Amino acid sequence: MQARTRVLETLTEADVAFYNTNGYLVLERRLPPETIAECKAELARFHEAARGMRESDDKLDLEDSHTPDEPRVRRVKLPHTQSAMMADLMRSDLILAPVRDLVGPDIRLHTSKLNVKSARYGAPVDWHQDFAFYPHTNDDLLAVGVMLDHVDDENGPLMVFPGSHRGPILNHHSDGVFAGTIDLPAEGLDPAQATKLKAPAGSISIHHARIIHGSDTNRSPRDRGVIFYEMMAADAFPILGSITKSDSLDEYDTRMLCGSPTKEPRLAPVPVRVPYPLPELNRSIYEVQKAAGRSGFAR
Ligand SMILES: O=C(O)CCC(=O)C(=O)O
Repeated sequence: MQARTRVLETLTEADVAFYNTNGYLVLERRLPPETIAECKAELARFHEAARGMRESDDKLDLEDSHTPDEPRVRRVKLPHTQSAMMADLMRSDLILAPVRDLVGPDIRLHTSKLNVKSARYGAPVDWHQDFAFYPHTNDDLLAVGVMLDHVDDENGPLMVFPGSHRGPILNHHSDGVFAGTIDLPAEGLDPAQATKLKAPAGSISIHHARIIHGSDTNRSPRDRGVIFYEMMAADAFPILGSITKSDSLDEYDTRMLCGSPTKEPRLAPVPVRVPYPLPELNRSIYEVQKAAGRSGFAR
């Protein structure tokens, strides 16, 4: 991890130590209720936009059970490009200050998504490590989750294996093709050992790009929306096969969220696996994982 030489802005030393040991953090009630209400109003707009749609597009990923008359959105893609308020939130100190405390002052955006996980049918995300999808030259990459709803045992909380961010990048292939999922039993991992990240609406979770995580179907009568803003130290550069889309340094630098860009990638001794070959159907994590034909969660 990058050496930190600055005064903490918002986290405590105990928070940083906890994150370094466990690979995740939950910061309760960090966002004002009005901000969460604004996010939910935006989400209602996305649900309405899905009415009449026949298939997923580059803005909305639809549940398998979606119909044009009964719209069911699984994921809002890149919400910071579709909602000005979600872009402003991403650039606010509410999100960036804890990230700076963990990875330093120079931060680039990797991607963003809003996993809707609606009441009664919201789809699972199989066990995986984000770094398997986007290997970089160092591992100062993380995801900040903004909880739009109260997250409890029942509505599909994000589950993590504490400390697994210090272990290897596990096999995410199936039949020789990148499948974006880990076969937990084959790796000797018991899902009962995973920790559920539960907290009231307006709380923030942070998880390290190497931590093993996943979440079950939301079978409860309560929604579980989470916006994930995925970010990295400015000196983390993608390695062959990373889903990071960047065709020039200029474009890469447009992703700066704070601090200064660099032309000098920092090389750290981190485990890496290249996510090649890609499956034919490569439109979303849900489809890639489904193609594997195995799932850690009942569908
Ligand atoms: O929404 C979730 O619970 C899982 C998020 C995640 O790991 C992903 O979308 O890659």
